[in-house]
Amino acid sequence: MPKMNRRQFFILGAAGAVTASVANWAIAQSNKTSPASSKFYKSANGLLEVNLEASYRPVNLAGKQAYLMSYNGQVPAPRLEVKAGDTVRIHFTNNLSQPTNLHYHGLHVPPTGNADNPFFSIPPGENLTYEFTIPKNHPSGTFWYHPHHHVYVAEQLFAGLAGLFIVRGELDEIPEIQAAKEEFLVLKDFDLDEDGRILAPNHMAMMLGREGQLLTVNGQVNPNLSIAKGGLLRLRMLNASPSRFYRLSLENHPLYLIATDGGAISAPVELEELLLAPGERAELLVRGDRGPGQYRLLTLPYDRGGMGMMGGGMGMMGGHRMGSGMGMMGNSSQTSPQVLATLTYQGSVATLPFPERLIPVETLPKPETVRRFELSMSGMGMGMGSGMGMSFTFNGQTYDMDRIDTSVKLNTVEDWELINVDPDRMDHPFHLHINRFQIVSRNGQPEPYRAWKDTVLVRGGETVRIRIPFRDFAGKTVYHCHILDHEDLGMMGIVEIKPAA
Ligand SMILES: [Cu+2]
Repeated sequence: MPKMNRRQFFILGAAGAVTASVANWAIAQSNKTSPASSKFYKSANGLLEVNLEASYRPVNLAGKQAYLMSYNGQVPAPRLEVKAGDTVRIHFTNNLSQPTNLHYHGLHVPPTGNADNPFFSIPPGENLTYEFTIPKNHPSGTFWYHPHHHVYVAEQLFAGLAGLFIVRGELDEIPEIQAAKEEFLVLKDFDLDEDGRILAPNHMAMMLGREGQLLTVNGQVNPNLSIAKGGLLRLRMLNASPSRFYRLSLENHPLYLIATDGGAISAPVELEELLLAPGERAELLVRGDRGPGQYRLLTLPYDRGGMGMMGGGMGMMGGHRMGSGMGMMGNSSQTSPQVLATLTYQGSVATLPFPERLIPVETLPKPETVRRFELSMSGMGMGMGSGMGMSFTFNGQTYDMDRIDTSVKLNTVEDWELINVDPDRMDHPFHLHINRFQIVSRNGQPEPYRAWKDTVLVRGGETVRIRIPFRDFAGKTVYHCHILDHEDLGMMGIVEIKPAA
């Protein structure tokens, strides 16, 4: 059990200076600010030691005051940066009025003890020191941290609790990558009232997964990114929204994918657009080879399903707030491209070389075990007008903290077949803690290239096969839908990784 001491230490982080009174949230194209405004903490001499305090307080969001949940008063939370082999020690204080905990999304660290343990419940006013070591052979990549306390996850993430967790390493050392300008983009939507307070979602919004109409990048609306003519820009993107999908496209520029959730791929892949589901990350290179000017980074309309719920579900709306602009349409409200950020050409450099090769992605051995997981909304309550009995399931079951759903052997490779049988054809992004995996096929079609993932989109009606090596760490952890309202409504299971006898 964790040792929790009250008031062991003081938290240094202070709320940003917030003076503006909030008038209107339907704002404002502020192109003056740099997106790299958030603080970050870097390990030194093999140790990253930080204090993190979760609290509900006024913070500066997009130049205005908002009442959000934050770590150290920052939205997004401070970026943490380590190297493989480092020790991480986080003195965490919960100053929220509800229980919480921390999850290190994508890190390959123990699920037990004070590491990436999703079963902790840290009550209001309590402290917990997290401590773990990043394995020496841990891949470099773009990971993140956020709360993972069952039934509070969507609310707490939506309210602002999320930050990047970067592991530096071999990808950063490739000379062409090193020469690129690096930007971190945390994509997060908010749903706020005129006073900057978070609006509670109605029942339908929770069923679909809550979304907000205020789209921010690093807590800013439409920040400016710059690139030199001839230069390279490395965008490290995180979808930190609980439910919103981002279908990303940069005007007049192809995007070159260089890394996915779990680290680098073997060579850049040219894309016209990139779909980023909740929880997913991607690293992209942009070449500064166009004419001077401004180019918008857009998110294009995307239908993630679920509209069938509207039929029998109208009765659910009675007595519930319809949301500010999102309303009951939820995910499908966006019918035109929206601007996330603006890329501006500034200056010029001799044309930088483009990397041809990145980091080889290992070929996994054939699986010893193949399992099936059916992803669905449970039909209970549907068509009866109430909808209140609705839940989200794996293989027909909602989450039970006292039940082990899946038992696997340490140091084996398994294939999991994820079959989306949702009657409303809602998309469900599947996330597994502590072990990354590779996508083998979608609907029987092999993936075009190998990549490490920890979150994979399973569209309505789709079957996705993933291959997972369970390595290094025994213990219990979880897999779940990363539409976090679905997770809170039961779409989570426990996997126990057992050491060989
Ligand atoms: Cu889901």
